[in-house]
Amino acid sequence: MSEKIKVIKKIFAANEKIAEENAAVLEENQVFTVNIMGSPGSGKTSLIENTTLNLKDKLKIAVIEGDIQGSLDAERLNRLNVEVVQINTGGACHLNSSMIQSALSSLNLKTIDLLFIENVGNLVCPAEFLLGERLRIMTLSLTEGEDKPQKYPLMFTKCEALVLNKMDLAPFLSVNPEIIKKEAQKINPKLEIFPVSCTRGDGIKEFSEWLKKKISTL
Ligand SMILES: Nc1nc2c(ncn2[C@@H]2O[C@H](COP(=O)(O)OP(=O)(O)OP(=O)(O)O)[C@@H](O)[C@H]2O)c(=O)[nH]1
Ligand SMILES: [Mg+2]
Repeated sequence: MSEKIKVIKKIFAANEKIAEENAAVLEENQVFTVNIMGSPGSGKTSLIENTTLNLKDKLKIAVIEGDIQGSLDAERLNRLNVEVVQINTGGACHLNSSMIQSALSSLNLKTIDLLFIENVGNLVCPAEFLLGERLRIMTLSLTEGEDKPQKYPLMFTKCEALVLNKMDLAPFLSVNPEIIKKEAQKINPKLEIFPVSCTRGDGIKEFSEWLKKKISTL
């Protein structure tokens, strides 16, 4: 048992070392990097699409797209004329810092202001693996239910902002967004919460403005 714990600690330590190297490279090149995490289908790609449309006149944006397999999301983002690098984890349920290190080598970092990393759809393991990012943001859609903060607290603890998506569906669901907000802030009192609807565009302006302010601190 103690051997197993030692191995897990080593994996995290090795990941953190490379994450620090990534962070140094990104800072040197003045690239603000945002790790977007959340369940499958919670709206990660939709949030990146909407925010990119809002900010791409002001900032040069690129995306590292993490998926178990395929390139469907990368194709969606390519349509917005942003540079996209696809990572296929081949089964792994999260991105790690060495995957990001190799993706960074194929981007022209000097020309990028804002780099989104779309993590693999999962509310658990991505929270445990630092990538070298400046900001961690999670998407949660209303359809996932009120109990998610209590059931998956680590993700809520590790993120700076929660984008509560699919607000347009509120009238059709027996889910109270106020309960999600309250429970999430109980776990992480500093968590910024943005209720949005990616399909309608509601709340995207507020989120983009907040992100732009964060980037200006780089
Ligand atoms: N009604 C509604 N549907 C939405 C909204 N945002 C996204 N969707 C839909 O939800 C589905 C999943 O959205 P994506 O943006 O692909 O979600 P994702 O988190 O990137 O999914 P994975 O990459 O597969 O983990 C799509 O069919 C979207 O059209 C929203 O605000 N309201
Ligand atoms: Mg996606």
